Amino acid sequence: MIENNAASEKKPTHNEVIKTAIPTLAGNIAGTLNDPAVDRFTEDDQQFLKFHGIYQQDDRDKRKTGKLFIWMIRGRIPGGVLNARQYLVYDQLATQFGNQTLRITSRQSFQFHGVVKAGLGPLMKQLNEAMMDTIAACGDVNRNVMSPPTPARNGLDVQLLADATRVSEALMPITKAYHSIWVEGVQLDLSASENKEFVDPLYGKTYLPRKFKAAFAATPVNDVDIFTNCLGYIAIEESGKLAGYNLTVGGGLGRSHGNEETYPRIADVIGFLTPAQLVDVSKSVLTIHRDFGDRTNRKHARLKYVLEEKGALWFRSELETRLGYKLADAKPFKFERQGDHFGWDTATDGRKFLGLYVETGRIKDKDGYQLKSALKLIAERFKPEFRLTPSQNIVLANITPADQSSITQLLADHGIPVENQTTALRRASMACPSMPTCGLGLAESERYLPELLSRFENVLGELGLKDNEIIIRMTGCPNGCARPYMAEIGFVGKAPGRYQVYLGGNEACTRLNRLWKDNVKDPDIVAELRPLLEQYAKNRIGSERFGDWVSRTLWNEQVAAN
Ligand code: SRM
Ligand code: SF4
Repeated sequence: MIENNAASEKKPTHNEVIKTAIPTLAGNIAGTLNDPAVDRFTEDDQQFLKFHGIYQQDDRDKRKTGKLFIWMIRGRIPGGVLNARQYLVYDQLATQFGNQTLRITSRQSFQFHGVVKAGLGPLMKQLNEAMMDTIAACGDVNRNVMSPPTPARNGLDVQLLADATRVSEALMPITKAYHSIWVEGVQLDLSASENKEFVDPLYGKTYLPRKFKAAFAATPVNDVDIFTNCLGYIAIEESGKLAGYNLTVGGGLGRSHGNEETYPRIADVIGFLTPAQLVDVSKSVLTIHRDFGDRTNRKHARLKYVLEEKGALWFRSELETRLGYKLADAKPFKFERQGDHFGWDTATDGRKFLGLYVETGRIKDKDGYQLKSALKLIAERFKPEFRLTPSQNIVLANITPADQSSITQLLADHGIPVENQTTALRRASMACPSMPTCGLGLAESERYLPELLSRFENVLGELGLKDNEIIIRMTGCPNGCARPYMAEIGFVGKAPGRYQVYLGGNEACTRLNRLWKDNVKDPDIVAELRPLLEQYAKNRIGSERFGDWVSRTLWNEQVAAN
């Protein structure tokens, strides 16, 4: 029996089988899309849909009366940057076809939620006609490439965005079916030999064993959580100019409850490269994942496991063999903090930018707080650049100084302050969507975190810690979409109303936290943590952060400076 299991574990996963059979990724998507009598896509087509940036979901609040299928669509927005025209397209499509909200993701993209089947085709067509797309936003390919969203004093953000866009383009799969399904509405002829034999020049016939993620960061702000990416580039400046990048490889956070073989991992720093080497290096790292990732077990298929099992030295040597040249050694760097800039500031070119807090990344209108309407009016009247942040907030950039006060007034008229936008705790928090859209959610997240933070704020106020920032992140399951394993306090859904509690991340999000309690019930969470917070308030050294205090006293770790 054991032998049989071992043998079956060696078989390629079902995803590998279907990719091999239909390498254009067309499935029968167009057929189902054009058939109003069918309310869902087949299991296999759901896998192909991911490569097109689309997830089939059902409204979990309505399951008692049967499954109501809805679709989530994720944009490809390198560095999270959109011009005002593009923003207005997203706004209009969310209003017309989605659930009236736009969800900023933890990788600087937008998601539409709650799209019904009849709206799926028109939404995709209109997005593409507006010269935007969703290619490779999901699936076994390179995902949205991240880049620092806040305008930097020396214009470094512009260079990094250009390089992130270059890498994003270089790692795009051809996905031959995308255009024919979503723009032409036509099913590819799967029996035609050019479709049967299609081979993507970079990815090959079966793409990657699993998703692949890339990001660019600039010290001292680790706003993209660089060490959680499969591929990372840390900008190195010399004499005030971009000299190149330190390469990081093999980060990732996803794990499964009860499966010790899955774990979060921080990336290794591999070496240094010049901007001219970026595309070569990116393609080579990706093809190492393509060739060495585990295609027999999707839980073990991320690049991080290749790094963990074969080691960083092996990786560097394999990479240099593929490149045909040696990388220089990594240069010194130091991250000091994570997170976003809030409020008005001035960029190097004299133009203004405004960092806006968006609760759990959800752009919507609610009583007394009309964020969606305000952003639409700002886009129409002032045409700023929209930059989505990896902490699910937004930066409005490239604003002429003359427009600053009008924008402040417009926001105030919609109930949105530009100063003191929210509390220190909320500014540093993140939650994944989970219920009611995510099929993998085990507990509430986005809908629950704001209320939990209010309870924390009460306790922190009583302990004299009111303005203390503690990075708190929550996810509805262990997959780690809001990167809870890097937080000072991470909540990970275990079952309805129950969470694992992880403690001990640092301000720069360069250190993994550790499991503190495995199964804490929702009403008890703050009470369970209160004794720790009391000790922290009493015994911390100077301005020591909660995560560092936990790490030093609870985990007996030597807290290194970032
Ligand atoms: Fe994620 C799956 C949402 C960032 C690790 N993620 C999902 C799905 C698509 C659920 C599914 O497979 O059915 C979620 C859709 C929920 C919904 O209703 O919208 C989902 N992930 C998100 C977003 C929207 C969370 C957010 O709060 O913003 C983020 C979209 C980013 C984007 O624009 O591309 C998002 N996901 C992440 C991150 C963070 C990151 O990339 O920086 C992680 C951890 C880092 C990593 O990849 O290791 C992450 N998501 C996962 C995993 C675990 C993968 C693994 O290695 O095991 C899954 C499950 C899977 O792929 O099977 C997953
Ligand atoms: Fe869904 Fe889990 Fe990701 Fe939250 S962490 S969005 S529950 S997959």
